[in-house]
Amino acid sequence: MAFRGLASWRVARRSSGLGARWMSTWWRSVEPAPKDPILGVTDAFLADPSPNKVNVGVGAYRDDNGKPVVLECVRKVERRIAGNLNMEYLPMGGSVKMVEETLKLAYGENAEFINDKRIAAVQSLSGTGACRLFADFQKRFRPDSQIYIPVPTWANHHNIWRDAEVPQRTFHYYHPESRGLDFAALMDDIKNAPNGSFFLLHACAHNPTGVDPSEEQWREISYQFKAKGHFAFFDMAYQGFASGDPERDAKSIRIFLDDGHLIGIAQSYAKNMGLYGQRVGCLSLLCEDEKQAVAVKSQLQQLARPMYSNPPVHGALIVSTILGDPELKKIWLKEVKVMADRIIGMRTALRENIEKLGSPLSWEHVTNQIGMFCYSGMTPEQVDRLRNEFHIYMTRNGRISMAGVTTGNVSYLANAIHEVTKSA
Ligand code: KET
Repeated sequence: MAFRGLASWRVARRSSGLGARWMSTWWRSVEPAPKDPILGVTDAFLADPSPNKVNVGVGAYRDDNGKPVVLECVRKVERRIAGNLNMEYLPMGGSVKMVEETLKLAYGENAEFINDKRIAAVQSLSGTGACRLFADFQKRFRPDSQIYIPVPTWANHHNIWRDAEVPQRTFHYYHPESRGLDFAALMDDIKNAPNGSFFLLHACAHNPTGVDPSEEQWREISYQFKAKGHFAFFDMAYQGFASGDPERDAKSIRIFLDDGHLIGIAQSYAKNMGLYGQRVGCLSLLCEDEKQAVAVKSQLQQLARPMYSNPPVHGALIVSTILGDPELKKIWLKEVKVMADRIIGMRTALRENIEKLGSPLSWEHVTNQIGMFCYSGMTPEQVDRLRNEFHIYMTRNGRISMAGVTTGNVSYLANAIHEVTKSA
């Protein structure tokens, strides 16, 4: 018999002494991966036993008691669907209803593109999954292309396009001296990129800087994209967090649509519906016609199938139920506004508290910036001091997640920031 029993194989292996050595070499060359610059902060925070510790690292909303929030509209849906949800697979492209509602948020309630079936869209594993699926799609169908990424950007963008093996270029975005947009350099980079380049844009509430182009500047960007034939891929992880109104926060996208661009969008419900761990999002690509959209969607599904087969069902049902019910949607919109307003209030409080201490520096940018983050301008060394001396945790680029600031910790935070920056 060709097949040797397991027992005799074990004996042979033991007696030769070869197997054990051979087996143990499998992962010998594996070194520990570097800590993630954002999620690694959460790990360090959790490991700190100090009762005074403050986490302003990851961009996750907290209420004024520092507690994670489940929105009331989500609670209501969960009560409604409890026990009624079957656990069947979703289709490869995810929940059709969820995707339909999600497109309305980005493209507009009555967008002609939706009615004309020109959008290829699939449910994604939240915003990260949408970006990754697009990066893989880009690599497969435009294998010689590159992606232009703003400086700075969400750290994970670099990982995503790196793992998809799409070469990365950068374009100017933030101007450290003015703590605003480096619009002239940005426009130059758009002009100087080869025609038909791919650009990653943050649709609103830019992470980490909290600096967005004005409406007028978006129009100029769109115009220049048109002239150069560039492709705009919008990462929209914070729709609703910039202005408190998801409709207003879609302005950049609407400007591009009005100008006739064929764009791509990554959407996420992590932040604006508080569905972080549910991993609900959507990747969409606006196509020339329905036939093209059908083809593109089928290819997106084919990319998804060997990776995760089909996306999770629970969060998608929460989203489609909320957005499909006018009453629930109204509650959601109110709750988004409450979250955005609390953050705006904390910006004012943080700035006032630091200024009250007599800081020699300007902290105007704390209230000028928008969205979930304050790009404080603190150096990595100052951030290290905050962690080591005050148990305050943030990313080393000086980004403060304003969502973690509360009336209870704002003066402690302000004091500590003043301590580490006053002699700078
Ligand atoms: N895009 C941007 C710009 C972004 O800031 C995040 C998350 C995502 C996409 C992905 O979110 P998802 O949960 O996949 O829908 N940013 C926060 C959390 C993280 O790093 O994962 C953060 O910057 O803290």
